[in-house]
Amino acid sequence: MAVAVAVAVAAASGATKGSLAVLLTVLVLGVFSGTAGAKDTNNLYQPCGDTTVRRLDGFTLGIASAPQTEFVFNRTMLSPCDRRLALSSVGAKLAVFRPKVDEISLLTISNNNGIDTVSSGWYMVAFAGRKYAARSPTEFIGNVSFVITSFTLVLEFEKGRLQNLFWKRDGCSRCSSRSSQSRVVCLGSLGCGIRRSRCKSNITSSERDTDCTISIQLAFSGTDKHYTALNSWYEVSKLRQYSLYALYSNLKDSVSSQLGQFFP
Ligand SMILES: *[C@@H]1O[C@H](CO)[C@@H](O)[C@H](O)[C@H]1NC(C)=O
Ligand SMILES: *[C@@H]1O[C@H](CO)[C@@H](O)[C@H](O)[C@H]1NC(C)=O
Ligand SMILES: CC(=O)N[C@H]1CO[C@H](CO)[C@@H](O)[C@@H]1O
Repeated sequence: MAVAVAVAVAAASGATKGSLAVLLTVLVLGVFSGTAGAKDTNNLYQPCGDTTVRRLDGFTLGIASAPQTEFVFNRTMLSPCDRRLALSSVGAKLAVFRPKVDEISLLTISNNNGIDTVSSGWYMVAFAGRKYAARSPTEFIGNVSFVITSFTLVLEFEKGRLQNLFWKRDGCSRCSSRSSQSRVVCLGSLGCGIRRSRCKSNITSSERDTDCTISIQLAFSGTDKHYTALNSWYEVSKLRQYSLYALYSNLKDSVSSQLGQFFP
């Protein structure tokens, strides 16, 4: 298997008062060779708009995180692009990524400060589109006690338009639940949780030995606008038995830039 680092884009923070704090770090690992140089024909660079894409175009998606109830308005779950959700006023965090369609990519969110202060837990929702708004279900990230750090998100396209986003869980195959003192604990169907007390932070302490960066592995399914099949989800499900995260772990890199205001 040819492994090439395709892109490392990233990081914007500290958006203006009243807007969502924009946090973003992207690491994209092209697991297939021969994808470099493909032209990006998608001119939409923000998540709250509509577009259709072809294979290997860039595609902009957002991931918002907040307490679960903040994604609901009048008992209806809305897209984070919908201004009826007062996400910015509750300190929600937004990350924006631009992976290539049908390339297996790993997104990382390194700053998860703040999510440890809410006992009921923080959740994330992946989304894109406005008139054709698609959003994932809410997914638990963590609470005062635990943080979950690895996720798989599948983007399903039909004729190049995003139809559906869903989280794929693979339970506790990566962690052992044998010792309750262990830094990684099986949280049942939620997967492996890392004890917050063991997360590395800006404190030098030998007790805090674990990198609690959140990693989201992306995969694509369905068809692009030329009816070409998107296969990376199939590839990810085959590769899962190997630790892709181990491959990524030495590739941390980030660049800072300021992103515009996505929420009018
Ligand atoms: C809330 O939903 C109910 C029933 O769907 C509807 O009648 C009502 O107008 C909605 N309220 C607002 C503020 O949108
Ligand atoms: C945090 O979440 C885990 C998993 O859902 C749960 O077992 C635990 O009780 C929660 N802790 C608190 C303090 O709510
Ligand atoms: C020990 C350590 O990592 N200190 C860092 C804490 O964060 C500030 C601001 O990001 C850095 O400047 C320090 O080096």
